[in-house]
Amino acid sequence: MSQFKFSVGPWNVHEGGDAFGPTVRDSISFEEKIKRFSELGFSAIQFHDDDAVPNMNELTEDEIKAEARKVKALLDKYSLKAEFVAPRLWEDDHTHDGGYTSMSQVDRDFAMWRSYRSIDIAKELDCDKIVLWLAREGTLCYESKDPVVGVNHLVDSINKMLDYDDNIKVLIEPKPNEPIDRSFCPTIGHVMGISSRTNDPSRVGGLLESAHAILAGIDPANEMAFALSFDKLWGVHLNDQNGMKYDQDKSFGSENLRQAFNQVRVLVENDFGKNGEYVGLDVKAMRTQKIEDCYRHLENSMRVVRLMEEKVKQFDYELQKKYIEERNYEALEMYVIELLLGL
Ligand code: XUL
Ligand code: MN
Repeated sequence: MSQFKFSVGPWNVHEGGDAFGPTVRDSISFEEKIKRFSELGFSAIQFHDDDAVPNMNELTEDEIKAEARKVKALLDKYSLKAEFVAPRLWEDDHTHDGGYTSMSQVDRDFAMWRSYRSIDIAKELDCDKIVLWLAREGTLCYESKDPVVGVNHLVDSINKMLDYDDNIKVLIEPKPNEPIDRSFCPTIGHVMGISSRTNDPSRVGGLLESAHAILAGIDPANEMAFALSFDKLWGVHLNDQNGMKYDQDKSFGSENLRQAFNQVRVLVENDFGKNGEYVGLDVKAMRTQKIEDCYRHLENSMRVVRLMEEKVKQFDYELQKKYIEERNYEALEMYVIELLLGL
């Protein structure tokens, strides 16, 4: 049994297309996916705004809310909650050069329209979290944006979201690159900095994705710890990543078991979830995976979290203390390796 509640986004089960090849698996309907998610033991669904309300640009504000209410009924049918809504600006024709940090007022206005609608959708889905993955908020060409102005625009945009609704919380999901070359908000430290600049820092926190930290060359468990120390780790996207290359969204623990162990350990030790937070997954099945078994990466990731929770329970804190006092970190390291190998 896990002490955590798990969440997943519908994009975690996808058709397998990548930057160099077309899709390889048939689409699965939203309802079929969430039915299966519920059977697999997930408690909540993560949404992009247009996962909940497709073609929302063509709809009025009232129509968007009405569509969102239909999604809420589906969630209720399978006893699922909504964890967050994230405006999907990076696929839109209006925001080729980013939204909040675009140098074009028209683009920034569109980004705000989608953000307000995301808040409307979140309210209909009975959730209070907006996630900003700042996909194109940075530069492809360094000289194309003023980075100081860009960050100021980002702070202004978040302030407008906070003003729009008194209960909504904004979680920034940092990522150093891809699709952008240089992000204006690459790490959780930047997220904490931006939070402190807003009109209500108590409502601006972070969502840490393992792979994004690894892409920045830093340790995901330490990134989680940093946000935890500010009481601002309000979400995680557990997954794995083989080094600093394209974003892989591999199954949690599939590359680095020790790093997976320490991520689960920092979450357990700090009682993550005590305020209702979910352990979120953001994993993609390999393109080679056949449709018959295209949920396996989710099952595997949850299993690794649970197995690591067991390892945390077995972790000998007295022995850790002794080795720290002796400054015998070679012994401590070997102890962890043997623990993970089951020796
Ligand atoms: C992209 C990524 C996104 C966000 C949600 O790297 O992680 O899927 O988690 O928009
Ligand atoms: Mn993510």
